[in-house]
Amino acid sequence: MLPTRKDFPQDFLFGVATSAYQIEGHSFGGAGPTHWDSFAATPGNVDKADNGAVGCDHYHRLVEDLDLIAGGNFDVYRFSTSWARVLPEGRGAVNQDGLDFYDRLVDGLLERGVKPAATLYHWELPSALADLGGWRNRDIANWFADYTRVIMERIGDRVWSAAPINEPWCVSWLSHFEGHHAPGLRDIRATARAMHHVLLSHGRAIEVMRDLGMSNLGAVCNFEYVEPADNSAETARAVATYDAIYNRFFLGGIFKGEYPQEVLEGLAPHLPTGWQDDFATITQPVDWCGLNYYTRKIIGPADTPWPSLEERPGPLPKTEMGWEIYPDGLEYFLKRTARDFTGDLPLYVTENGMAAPDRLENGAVQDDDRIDYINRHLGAVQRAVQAGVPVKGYYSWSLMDNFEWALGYDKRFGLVHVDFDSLERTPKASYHAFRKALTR
Ligand code: IFM
Repeated sequence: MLPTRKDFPQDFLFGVATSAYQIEGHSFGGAGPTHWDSFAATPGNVDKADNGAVGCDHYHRLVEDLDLIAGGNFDVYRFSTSWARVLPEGRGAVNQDGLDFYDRLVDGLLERGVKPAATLYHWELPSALADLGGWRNRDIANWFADYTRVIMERIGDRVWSAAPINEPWCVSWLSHFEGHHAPGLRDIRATARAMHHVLLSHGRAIEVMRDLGMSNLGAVCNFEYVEPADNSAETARAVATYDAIYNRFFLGGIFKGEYPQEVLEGLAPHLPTGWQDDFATITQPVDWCGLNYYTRKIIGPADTPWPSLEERPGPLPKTEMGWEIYPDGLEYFLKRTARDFTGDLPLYVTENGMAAPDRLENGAVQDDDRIDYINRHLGAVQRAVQAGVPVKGYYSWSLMDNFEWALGYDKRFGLVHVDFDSLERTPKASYHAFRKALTR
């Protein structure tokens, strides 16, 4: 059982989320190559060397998938547009087929009474731009602005909301410092530049969308609760550094026009010259803030160069990703974001969900663990709402099982099961639980 609509404020919205490369099938419809294709083609980067070439074949099964969204009684669908599907070389020639696809997607949602919530970048950078340095190159802010104009000139009149970049931490830190995602770098200078250019690109995209007359524009960041491994001063320092990199850097840039001191300690020498002058663009006013939240980390100090910290194993029950289940962290971030960064601005939980060892048996998937996870996180949202935080919606990640990046297709986050041989969709118990809870 999940709480129902009447357990939330009347204007509270429920949605499901996906992203382009994870579901569409990037080999279809004239999309250009991306850095995720080459990253996945490099041995050792992705489990089983899987990639997004076929995904869930959403490109061809759009109608069926839109019916699933509407059939689940969801109010809003958060999807991303693929830069390389719209502009196969990242700049220049437009792929009309790509624009037509997103046009059909938006119209199909509206016909079904579902609000379209667009994200412009969910990680598949066109290879031609990766060749030019990708997020390390300051010019990316203008390339991104141009792409924003091309796609939003086509669908911007009908999307309900739009956000430039999904999870700036993943785009920059995870991909340029930890090397776990494309382009797979482990380089502090590349990281500093990517972190700053992601925010500059965010600001440029907001400017372009305002110029097009669009409204309801937001920013989507991801958060991890940080628990100290012990009570020592070294641990407190490590925790503050982790929290600053992960949870405060991007909000700080967008909402305050400043970066946390703990991050500047390590990254200042590597940031591009004149980075402070970019805050006028980065702080373009937005209309809402989205929080993606899944887990917490236990952090302690490490005898390594900055940031001099390491993750320790935690005692709580874990999802298939090995992530501890910690709903209190969501309540904490909703409250803290409003208190320290966004004030009265509407907040949305733009992603939350779990990978589970789902099994399709007799045509059904009984994913009670996922229902429990969602239930507990919706409880955290309710507590934040009761405390006066302006939380306006919750999106479940994800509509359906999909390409979980470096972990391939085995980590299933969906409310709908996908058989990756036949591509058949089967709504899980969690989907049916939402359908009942959201009946109008
Ligand atoms: O699948 C990802 C998604 O692309 C971004 N947020 C986290 C999800 C689960 O790892």
